[in-house]
Amino acid sequence: MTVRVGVIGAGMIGQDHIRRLTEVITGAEVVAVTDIDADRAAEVAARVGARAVATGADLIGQPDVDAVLVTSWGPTHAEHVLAAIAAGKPVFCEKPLATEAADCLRIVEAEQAAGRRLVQVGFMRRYDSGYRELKSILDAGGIGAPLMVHCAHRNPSVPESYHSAMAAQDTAVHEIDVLRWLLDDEIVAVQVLAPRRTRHAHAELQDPQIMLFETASGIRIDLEVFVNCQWGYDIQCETVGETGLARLPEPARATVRSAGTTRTAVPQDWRERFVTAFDVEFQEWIDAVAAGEPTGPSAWDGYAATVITDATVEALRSGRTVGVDMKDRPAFYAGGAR
Ligand code: NAD
Ligand code: ISE
Repeated sequence: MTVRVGVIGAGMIGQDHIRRLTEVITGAEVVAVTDIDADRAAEVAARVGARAVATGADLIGQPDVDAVLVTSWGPTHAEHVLAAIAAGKPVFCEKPLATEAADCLRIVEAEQAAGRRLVQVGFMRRYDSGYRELKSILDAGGIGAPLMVHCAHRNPSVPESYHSAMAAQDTAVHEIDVLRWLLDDEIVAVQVLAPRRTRHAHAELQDPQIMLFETASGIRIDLEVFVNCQWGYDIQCETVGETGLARLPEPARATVRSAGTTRTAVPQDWRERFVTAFDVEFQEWIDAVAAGEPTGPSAWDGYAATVITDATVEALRSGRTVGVDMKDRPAFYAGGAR
């Protein structure tokens, strides 16, 4: 069965995912594209033999759209995801599921009312082979009980529009999701430290930030978010357990020795660093939709991530340790698979 996909938002990641759906993975076809920039929608649709439609609502209503991909701006996600659920169509939503926790809860409630899983959130790190290897080691007890995790999430630079809260909402949200999954634990409190600012950030931006998370079982996580580090897209994760340590592998790159030095290239952006993870994520999503139900990061994971990022933003603003005020997980989402 070919899953016919409609895409809402033909910007940077939307175009990358359209390329992936049409050129890389199997079992999918892009049949419709929409964007508030109609010229962009028309141009991107034409590239893959799809048609451009006027709005997200029109696209979701098209009879030949079996599944919906939402890659528009974060604040518009909730509206499209709710419309897809109302139409009974599976929907893959790039992170964040919604920018407001209340909207995430509305999605969670709508999905439960629909009685089956329809929503998957684009937390692609769960599909990265390095993170998957770490998870197998932790789950097998390979380093004993995890006690501490040291992480870094570095971007070479960000645009002027990037503001201090985005360090949590846009950037750290990936660690927030992947660490909940990796540790099978919930984040319950957060503190944010504000080191000396780099002169490469614009005046209003607190960069870097050090985020300190505590989980329900008492694991401590320190995360450096540094989005103007200059040298590359650099993702680090090291878990220290009772009997060992497990570190996320660096992406495979040749080591070059010349002119008296040894060099290894550092990826320059998320597309390059996680290209294979995105490919696996989409292949698994399409296969799961064809088989009946998505199995990846759920609407509940999207809600949890938004609640934790809200607490992180408040911790930065207040300088205090902030507790995470999360609802109890409904039985519908029990067991991790949901
Ligand atoms: P972008 O600005 O390049 O593209 C967004 C597109 O959506 C634009 O073309 C815009 O015109 C369109 N759009 C906005 N509102 C719309 C609406 N209501 N209906 C239709 N089209 C609409 O942004 P981007 O970098 O592609 O990011 C898009 C989403 O992907 C964001 O939520 C972002 O957080 C997420 N993202 C995820 C990753 C990742 O690593 N998983 C990386 C980058 C971006
Ligand atoms: C971007 O939206 C992403 O999702 C990237 O993975 C992250 O590294 C970057 O900081 C975000 O702006």
